[in-house]
Amino acid sequence: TEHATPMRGWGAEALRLMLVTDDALAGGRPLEEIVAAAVQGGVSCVQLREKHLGTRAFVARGRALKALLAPRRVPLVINDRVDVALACGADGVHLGQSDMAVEDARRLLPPAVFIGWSVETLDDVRRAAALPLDYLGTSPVFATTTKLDAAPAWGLDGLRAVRAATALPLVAIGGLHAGNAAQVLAHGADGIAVVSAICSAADPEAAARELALAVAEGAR
Ligand code: TZP
Ligand code: MG
Repeated sequence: TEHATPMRGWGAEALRLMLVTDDALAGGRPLEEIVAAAVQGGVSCVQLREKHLGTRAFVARGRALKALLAPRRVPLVINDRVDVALACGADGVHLGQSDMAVEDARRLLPPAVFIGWSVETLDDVRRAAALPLDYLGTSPVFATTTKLDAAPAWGLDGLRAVRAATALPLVAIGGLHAGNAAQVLAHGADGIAVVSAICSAADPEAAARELALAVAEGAR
């Protein structure tokens, strides 16, 4: 396996503030609008997460987001689906413990496409060392109502233990907002991923700007 990481050229800074989309929280607003506003506010990466969309619509939405993000030099990550990522020319794929095996995804994807993996236990983190991965997501760090089947929360001590067990870039997810972002970075995360803090916000641009500021403060 190649070791072209960190993030295959994007750099771990691209993980500073990841927007993970959730159409259900958009309240009827077009997702593209929320993503554009969030990018304007300073998100460094966008993960398209579609649990209910059919394949064709998923690809179409990925393609639309890619066209929006590429000129702004913001990487697009596709959740769960390697085929969708390939079809829409995404920059990365995010896989969970029950998705396609990381080795298989690596075999299918071009070398430029990075792979992230959700870790829910320290065993997952140890196994990650032998896999062709570009970053890890600690899922979830705090309790969240956005993902109903989330594993038990890592907590800040758990996050610190993950940091100690891997050299891979680490993005924290679950219950994160501007008020706890700095704390999470202080416990070893390279960045944060948020759903509701942006998708549920009345003003997604302002929300992203506040988060980007909190993350920048925490990274100093
Ligand atoms: N994976 C782990 S927690 C989570 C996902 C997709 C949802 C996080 O949502 P929120 O609203 O940022 O807590
Ligand atoms: Mg998944």
